[in-house]
Amino acid sequence: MNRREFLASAAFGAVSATAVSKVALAALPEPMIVTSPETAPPRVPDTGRPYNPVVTLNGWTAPWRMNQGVKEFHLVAEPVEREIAPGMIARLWGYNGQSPGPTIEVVEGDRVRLFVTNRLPEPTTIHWHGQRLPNGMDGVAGLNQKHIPVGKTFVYEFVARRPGTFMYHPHFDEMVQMAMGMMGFWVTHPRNRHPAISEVDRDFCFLLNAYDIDPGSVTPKINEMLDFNLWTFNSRAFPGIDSMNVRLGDRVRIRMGNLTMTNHPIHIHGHEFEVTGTDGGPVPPGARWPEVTTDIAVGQMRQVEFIADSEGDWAFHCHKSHHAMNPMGHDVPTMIGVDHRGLVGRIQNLVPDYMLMGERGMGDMKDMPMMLPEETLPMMAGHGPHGPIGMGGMFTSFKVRRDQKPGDYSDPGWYEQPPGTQAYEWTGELPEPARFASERLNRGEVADLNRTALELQVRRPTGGGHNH
Ligand SMILES: [Cu+2]
Repeated sequence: MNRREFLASAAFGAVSATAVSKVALAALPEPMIVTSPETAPPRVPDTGRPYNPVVTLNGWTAPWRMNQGVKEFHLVAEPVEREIAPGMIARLWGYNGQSPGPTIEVVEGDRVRLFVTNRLPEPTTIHWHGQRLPNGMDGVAGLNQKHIPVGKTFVYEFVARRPGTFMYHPHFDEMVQMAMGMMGFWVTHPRNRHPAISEVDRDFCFLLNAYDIDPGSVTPKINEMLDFNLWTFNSRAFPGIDSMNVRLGDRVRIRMGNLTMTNHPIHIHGHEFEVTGTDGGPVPPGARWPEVTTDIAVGQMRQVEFIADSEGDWAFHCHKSHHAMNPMGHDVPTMIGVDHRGLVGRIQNLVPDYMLMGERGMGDMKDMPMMLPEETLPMMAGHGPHGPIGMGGMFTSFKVRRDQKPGDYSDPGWYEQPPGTQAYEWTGELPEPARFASERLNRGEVADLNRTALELQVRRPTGGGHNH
């Protein structure tokens, strides 16, 4: 029975059925609340046009209700508890139980209705970053709509007009609300085959975010503008970020959006990628070039693609070295080369907890048993098959395996390198380092370049004097 036949039959007496369905459809779709920070498997659509779903790193995709051809979602803005990494829970604001909120996945041309319930202690709105939509649906409080008061539900409705990679976040008191973790990902899949959008075997997405949470506390300092201490992928810091696990030969897409206050040069090891799309749309194939790092500016989105053709556990991280670290003091003086022998014991007589840092670099910090306040992550953490990894923050690994099954996103464990393919210690004779003769001259090791035994062509000045 199509809709017209249904309405016709309703007119002939099936009034009660119509009334019941109207009541059911008038009710809000039940919001799905998730409290786990685990990476959910891809959500294969059970209604609407089919598509190849994304996997949200340490996140999940929101279910929808199909209501007379409209996809209905229900987002609940609310305080949440987010495990940033094992050992640290933060009190953030987010959507439907987590920060970031669920990923919204729809298909180009879908009509989408989003119910947004405000359970925060202050008003909010949602801006649908990158979307083409009616002006009144763009979510900027005051400019496009009234703010959503505490306890109220607003409805946004528009057609997802262009395929691509988008995000959503508040546009009311956004300095506070984004510093508290309110954001989410949005993917609009193409309706048909698209000349600039490849079909991929694995499609990952996550947001780049940052928090300033004092050691021992659980709430971000919302007035911080630059000096953040937690650099996260989807509100998770290494070693809390799941690895991205793929099968050898897979075409992989990774979509990222930056909602921090600084840029992040995101870097992959062992492969080259191309930027195939931004929040402005797909990049035409002829305009792409190979990279191993792409800088993602504040408010930008980038999608990168490549063939995972090299087996192993490959690092994937922000190339700003301070962003691949967990909380540390940036005002600690540099101690490299300072001789502290005998000093620590004497200081510890006065200050029992005194700890020496950084005399030979800070690599030792990775296994230093420090007294950390509760809810604080060590600066560097994570253990690999070959020892401590010594990283934190925006760092994870990209695992390529020959025997990873299609559609299997589970962690295959550590890569076993073929014998003879790992860096190893040299135990043979070491030759004397050869130095340029001029360097030896400067060190006073030789008096005259012409008499050194080094094979070095020195052009003698033909004339007198050294005026050149
Ligand atoms: Cu960074």
